[in-house]
Amino acid sequence: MTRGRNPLDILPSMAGDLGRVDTELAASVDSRIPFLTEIASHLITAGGKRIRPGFCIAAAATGLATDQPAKLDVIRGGAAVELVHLGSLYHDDVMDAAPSRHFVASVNELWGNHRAILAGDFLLARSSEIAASLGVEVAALLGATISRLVEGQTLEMQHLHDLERSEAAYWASIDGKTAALLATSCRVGGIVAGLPREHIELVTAFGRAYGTAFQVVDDVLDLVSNDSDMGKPTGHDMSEGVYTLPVLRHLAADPGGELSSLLNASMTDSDCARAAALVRGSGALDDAIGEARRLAGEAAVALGDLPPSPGVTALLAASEHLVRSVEAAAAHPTAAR
Ligand code: GRG
Repeated sequence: MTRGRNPLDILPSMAGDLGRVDTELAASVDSRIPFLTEIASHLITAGGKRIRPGFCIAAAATGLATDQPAKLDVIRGGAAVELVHLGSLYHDDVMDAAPSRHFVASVNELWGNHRAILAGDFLLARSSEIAASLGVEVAALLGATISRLVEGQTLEMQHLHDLERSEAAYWASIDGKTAALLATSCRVGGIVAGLPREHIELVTAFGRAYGTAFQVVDDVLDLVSNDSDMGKPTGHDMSEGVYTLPVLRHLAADPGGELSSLLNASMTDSDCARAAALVRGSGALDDAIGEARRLAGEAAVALGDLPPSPGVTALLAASEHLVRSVEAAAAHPTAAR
């Protein structure tokens, strides 16, 4: 099993704990139908950074004065949130007709849309079983979070190819499709670790602010990276009709300008590259990075009153790393020109 670099790897126990999450994930997709196990395992073994289990584990660790392996319930909570993430990726790849994910062929590409949808459903079902074993509060929280993902994605779909998409609509969509699950990942960690209520609220607020920043960063990377960094061509979101924060900021600053004439339902890769170059050449990209920096700061403030611990240190380091990584990527874009 390979996984991408997790920004919480600075916690000494993290690599071992994420290995335990991977063992739970592999066990969770065991089915009496071997073919279902195979397709449900596809993205589990393909990689992924395991950010959401990492946050569950680190949030739980904010209640511990010393670094130590996570309790089994924390590991199982981490597996439950990762299964929701993976289920959403299976469905997302069907909706986008994506040929690949994590640099391997997508489930829909290999086995078709119908089986990809069923396997995604199976991952969500197995997440629910684990969540129920962790108690009513975690089960209800996971159910509500799945609803938030669906709401966020629905909001995004309502504004596809919409040059008038408002920033409010953008923020509402990313709150549902991305921030909600990162907030929940931290909250599950806090709940199963038995942290005091006010402490649980603080790690949840951290996860929500970090998760919002995470999506803004993802949206910036789409405009500065190339196919070999991201597994999709520069400006792919625009070709899908998803106009993200930097694009909306550019449109607001230059209404009716060249960018608005390039954005349409049949953009070529070179249109996308030109559109991305326009956004990079304006202040809109730096503006969006500024929003990510502000949100990462907000995340750090949420943890400000907690006693020092390896968990707090790791979460703070993750939000600093997020901002540094996008600043570095924007300073040296690999994007097609
Ligand atoms: C059925 C739960 C469910 C949802 C249906 C399709 C959909 C509604 C929602 C899509 C949500 C989505 C794909 C949001 C994007 C979140 C995001 C930034 C994903 C990338 O996260 P990383 O970088 O992924 O952590 P890895 O590949 O490292 O696991």
